[in-house]
Amino acid sequence: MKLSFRWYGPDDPVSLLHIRQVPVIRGIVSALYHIPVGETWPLKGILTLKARIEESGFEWTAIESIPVHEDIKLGNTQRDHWIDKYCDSIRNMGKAGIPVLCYNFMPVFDWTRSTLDMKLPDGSTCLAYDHDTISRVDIKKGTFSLPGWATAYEKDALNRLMDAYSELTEEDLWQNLGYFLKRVIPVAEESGVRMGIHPDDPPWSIFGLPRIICREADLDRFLNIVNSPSNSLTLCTGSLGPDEQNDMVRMTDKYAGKNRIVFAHIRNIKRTGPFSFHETAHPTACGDVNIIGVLKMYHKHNFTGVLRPDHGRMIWNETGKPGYGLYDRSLGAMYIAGIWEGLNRD
Ligand code: DNO
Repeated sequence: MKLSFRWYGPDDPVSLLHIRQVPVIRGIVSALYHIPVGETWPLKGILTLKARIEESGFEWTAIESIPVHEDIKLGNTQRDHWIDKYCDSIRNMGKAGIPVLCYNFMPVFDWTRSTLDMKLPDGSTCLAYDHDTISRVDIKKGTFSLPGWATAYEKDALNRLMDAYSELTEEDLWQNLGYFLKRVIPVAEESGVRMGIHPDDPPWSIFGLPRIICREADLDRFLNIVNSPSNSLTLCTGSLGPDEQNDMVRMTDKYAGKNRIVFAHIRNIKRTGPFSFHETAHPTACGDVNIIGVLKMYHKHNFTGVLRPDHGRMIWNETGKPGYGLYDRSLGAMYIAGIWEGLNRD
């Protein structure tokens, strides 16, 4: 297991030097945030960031993410143009020796929350999702963005996109995902890259948009589209966990056993209603996901992929990117490392 930490590049308020002081972190998960969605990632830019990460004593273990252009998800006539560019990005990351690529296939919105600073009883704050609040949001009214996303949308662009998606069914989205995979996975294989799709967060439809990577049956269907180690999963406990049908321990056992997880995101959540939850500190006792059980399954299958603590709370008055402060993710990393060490010794 390569314990890694997400770093948002040179503009991240959390520096590589800070991360260096968290014991046990070996890898950095990062991206070229300045490249517009869809454009090819140049080899030179990848190598420059890689050198910087390595000078700080880390390995660049995974790219999270190369965003997929909406034309690809929509299956528009322009899609081949964008898929060609996506393939070039994969080739370039392969040349640079970065082995894991995380991406998602969520229409328009990546992870979505109703609150970025819900106060917990101990005074820390966390990200939360309340379905009623989200259902009342009229997204066509204004500019929409969340920190940590690749994209921010101006009103008109967002309206055009929402109109385009109003015609698209879940089945259409599956077909478009299949088309994409059949073109990119052979390139990933040749390039020595393993791609891991990130599940939809939250794992249900929002704003009437189709979402298809939400449950175990979806993951099975996805993996069968192209049966290759390069077509694998980023298994995110905090994204799938809000749906209580998703038994994260069993799913980790199943997919790690088949060697179809390349990237593990460890995050805990507490369900507050059928479609509502808030995030918590990482330990099992703090939320509804059995994190120790999940880690045991990775250990059982000798998981050698990349694993990182995902979203933390904001504690000790830290300010910064919601979910991506230094302090609580460091506590999470130490919790994970402690469990792993214990499992190694057993
Ligand atoms: C949230 C992240 C996601 C993830 C993308 C992958 O914090 O887990 O934004 O990076 O969905 O493409």
